[in-house]
Formats: sequence, structure tokens, C-alpha cells
Amino acid sequence: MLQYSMLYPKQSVSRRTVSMDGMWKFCLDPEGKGTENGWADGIPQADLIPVPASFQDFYTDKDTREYAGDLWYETDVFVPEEYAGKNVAIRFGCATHRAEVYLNGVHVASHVGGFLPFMADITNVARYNAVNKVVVKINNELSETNIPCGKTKVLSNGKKMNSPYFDFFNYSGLQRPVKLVAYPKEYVFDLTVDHRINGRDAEVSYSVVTTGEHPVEVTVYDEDGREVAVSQGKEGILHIENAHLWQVRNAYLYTFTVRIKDEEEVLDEYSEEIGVRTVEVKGKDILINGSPVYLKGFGKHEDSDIVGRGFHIGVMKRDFECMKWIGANSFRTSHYPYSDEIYQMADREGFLVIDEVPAVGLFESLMNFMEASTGKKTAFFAKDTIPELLENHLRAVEEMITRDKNHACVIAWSLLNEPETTDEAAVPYFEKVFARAHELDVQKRPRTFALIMNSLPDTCKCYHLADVISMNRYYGWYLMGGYEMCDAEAAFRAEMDKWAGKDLDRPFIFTEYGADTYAAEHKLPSVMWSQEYQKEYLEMCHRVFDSYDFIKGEQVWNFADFQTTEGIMRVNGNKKGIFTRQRQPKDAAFYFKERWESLPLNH
Ligand code: GCB
Repeated sequence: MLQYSMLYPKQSVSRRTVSMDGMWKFCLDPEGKGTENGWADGIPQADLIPVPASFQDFYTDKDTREYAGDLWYETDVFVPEEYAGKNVAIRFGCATHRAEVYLNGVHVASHVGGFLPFMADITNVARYNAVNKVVVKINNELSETNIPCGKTKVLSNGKKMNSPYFDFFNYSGLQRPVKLVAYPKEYVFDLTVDHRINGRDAEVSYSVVTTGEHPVEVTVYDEDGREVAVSQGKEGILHIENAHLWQVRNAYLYTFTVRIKDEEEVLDEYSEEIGVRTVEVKGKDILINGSPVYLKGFGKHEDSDIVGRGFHIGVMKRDFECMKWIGANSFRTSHYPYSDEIYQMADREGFLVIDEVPAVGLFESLMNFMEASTGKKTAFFAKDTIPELLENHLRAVEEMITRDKNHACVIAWSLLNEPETTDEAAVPYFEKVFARAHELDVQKRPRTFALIMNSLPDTCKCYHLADVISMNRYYGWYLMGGYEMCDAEAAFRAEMDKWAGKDLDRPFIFTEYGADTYAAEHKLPSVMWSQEYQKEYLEMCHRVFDSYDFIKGEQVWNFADFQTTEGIMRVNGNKKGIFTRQRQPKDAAFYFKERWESLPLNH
């Protein structure tokens, strides 16, 4: 079990949260000497920078944007008198990729992994009714022992540089909201729910973990605030009569309130909005509430102008509006778990989410999208970095599932993106990750991983572990692009025929397919990179998808253009977006709107 609660910070009769977002002090530490120079007590010559945000795109010099190493943040936080006697903590939405936290010079937390929240307990270190100094040391270097994988090299001028084994910019820093939280000594540490539908009624089994022995009561309220079910005890079953189910793009959220009581006194109260629904894979179908669905949507990124990977509530809103307009019903949180608020919104809007752990780059290559198709092998899972990598990977799986398990929107766990699967050494690694996810999730949601181009029916050693087979395929782009499109289609069909021949009786979805497209480029007849080519390419892929009855979803790559490392393969970023980075439609968006609005739910 994790040392801190992953429940989203909420206000209640017993809980307080205060946003710590705003301008923080900031400085880089290229020499890595901050700790020995006493920066935990306060950082020198500090600039001011917004939190939450990635630090990279504010500055106008390249050394800062490309910086790899330690970076320090500092702010003051006032801890009110009324918090004395409670648990007090600082909750970081994330710190990318590893962090050390100090309060008034005292070390209060360490965390490895850049895309999941953690709490720094400051109860015994905080000065009450006073201003306290918070200092966070972050390191953004990539390695093969932490996810996402990459390496850090040193240039001839002595500066370090990150070389990701993945195709998104290594944005980092305090990229998500930070909150000061106060909650009682005896508190609700965790809540887990699982749903069963019984005719018109629903049975929700629940379990609550608290830090004490006082009795627990769980009450369910409908959207009008009416009490519809109540149960006593840390474990039990809530019976909801005539339940409003959470449906795809037609959400209904009940409020589950957990109270720890001492007679009539409420010691702690915690509420979560929960949709009642079931998820299951049966034969070739993905069933939501017993009915098959076809996934229509995107691989996404948390990525936008200026704030980089920083959570921005306005960007989130715009993204959901674009996805609703185009007729999507789903997205994958490629290639890392997103900010909590995005799942809350997906719950509210009825979107289906494939939740992905940041296990990307488990294939040693700077351009795996190219090299995978050449059959390159890197023996990644035979390296001696694997035990430490696995430990970090398993912890990220635990943090993700613990945080996201109650979200109705989360219908599957994606446990890796495009790992090397052609080597037997991958198998034991995969088995451990898949087993852990199964053990942690009481809802036993389907587990998957995104298969890279060289993970073929006759080369992939790991697909048998996936409950849903997720394919990333680029026939007609990285392979046989342009006028060779007819051969691309033939090769694509030949691969799909082989999969069909395996008779796996399992759903397949496309988690990636796409063509880089420059929004300003038009050409008749088409050429690669033009808007016309993107559409022809997509039409070809859809012809293939529509030919196989076991294909149960299409999530195009990508929702929007996004920033990557610079290089000859990328024109200031990846341009496979159906929307531009500013969230305006390319021509393909109108084509998708037409297709998705006319596809039946069970295509
Ligand atoms: C992939 C990766 C994704 C890349 C994409 C591309 O296979 O999973 O991160 O951005 O290809 O566009 O090459």
C-alpha cells in the first residue's frame, strides 16, 4: 500500500484545501550543487515562474529550454492555526521526473516518477499560524531505470542534454496544481468501488480504508441531492434501485459520501462523484453496461503553447469541446497518466479513457517509429537496468490504479507503449506488470499495451497477455507512403489477415495511426504532409478497419499537433494532429466528424 492517500483533495466539514498555484521562485542548478550549498533552506538569485506549468517555453534562450539537470522551486505557504492538531500535507499533482521536498529546510518527501501525484506530510514540521518556506528540488534527466526511458548525454560544451526514446518533448517541472491540505487524524485514506447491474437496479460493493477504528457510513446521493442508498461499515454493498447508469457520452454521477462517525459527531467526511457502470471484454467485444461499444477518438497529449505540459483548465475545456464536436467517445492518456481534473471531466462528459502508465521508450531508439519497421532489435529487456526499471514501473502502475480506479471513464489500463516485444526477455517483465495491474484493480478492467510496428502476429512474444490488443500502425506513412499507398493497404491487410488467422477471440483497437500534416499545406493531387494526403491516408486506414469484425475502435494519432525534440523528422513538433496545437480543425477533422457521427455505437 502507498504511504499517502491518493484521494483527490476536497473540502468538507472536516477537510481543508488551499491552492498553492501562482508565481514561485525558480532557478536552475547546472552544477548540481544546490543541496551542498544549502538551497533546501532557500534558493538564490531566483526568477519567478508560474505553477502549474512546464518551465521550458517561457524563456527565450535555448540553454534553458533544453536544460537537463536539477531545477529548484520555492514558495511561501501560510499554515493557519486552525490546522494544528490535524494532518497537514502538501499535495503535488506531479513533479517531473523526480523530486525532493523541503519545508523550512527539513526534508519532508521524495518521489520518483513525473506524472502522478504525491503528498509531503508536513504535520510535525510546519510552523502554525506562520509562513513556512517550501523548497522543491526537481530533476528532469532521462535514464533507462525510470519511465519514460531515455538517456542524458553531455555535450562538448559541458552542457547536459536529454535524449528521449520517445516522441514528445521532455517537458518538466511542477506541471500540475499544488495544494495545501488539512484533514483529521482519523481519516478516510482510500475508497474502492465495484459495480454490478441487476435488472434495473445496481449493487455497488465498496471498501473503505481509514486510519482508525471508528465506524464508517457510506451514503449515496443522486444528482438532485436525494439519498438513494446507505450502508454501515468499512465494507459493504450499496443497493441503488432504478439506477441511472453512467453511459457513453451520457453520464450520470452519484455522490458517494464516506463519513467516519463517533456517535453523531462526524470525524471525517469525504465525497467523490462516481458513475455506476460495468466494463467487460467478452469475445471480440468491449462491453459497457453489457452493450458493445466501438471506440472513436484520439491518442492525446497534455501539450499546449507556452505552458507546455502544464495543466491548464482552459485547454482542458477546449479539448473536450473539440472532442464532442467531432463525435468522439474516447481517448488514450498517451503516454502517461494525466492530471486528476481531466478524468473528473471525462467522468462528467461520458468519455471512455484508456489510462496509460508512463512506460514509453522501452525500446532503445531515438526514432522508434522508424526503426521498429526495419526490424531493429535492442535487447532492451535483457539489460541490467531492468530490475530498477521494473520497480519504478510497478510503483507507477500502483499509483495510477490507486488514483484512478473509481473513475467511471477509465475502462482499460495501458501498461506500456511500444515496448520491444520481439525478444523472449520481455515476457517475464510483462507478466509481472500485467499480474500487478490485475491484482490492484477490483473491477478487473481490461489490460492492454500499444503494439509497435514490429510487434507482428509472428514476432510479438507478449500479445497473449493483453485483454484487448492495441495496435499502433503507420502503413502509408512510415511504411510505403505517398504513391505507394496501394501497397501500404495490401501490406496492412496482409498483417490483419494474419491476426485474423490466429482466431484470438479478443477485441482489437487501433491506438495509433496517422500522417503528419502541415496545416497550411494544400496540394492537388496530394503529396505527403498536405491536408489532402492526410485524408486519403485516413480513408485507406478506415477501409481496412471496416473490413474486420474484431476491430472495435479507432483512436487516431493525434488529437492535436504537439511539441517534440527537434530533428529532421519533425517540423517544430509532431504534426499528426487532427487539430492544430491551437485546437483549430485541419480538413481531416471534418472528415472524422462525418464518419464518427454516422458510425453506430456498435460498429
Ligand atoms: C508512435 C509513438 C508516438 C509517436 C508516433 C509518431 O508510434 O507511440 O509517441 O508520436 O508514433 O507520430 O511517430
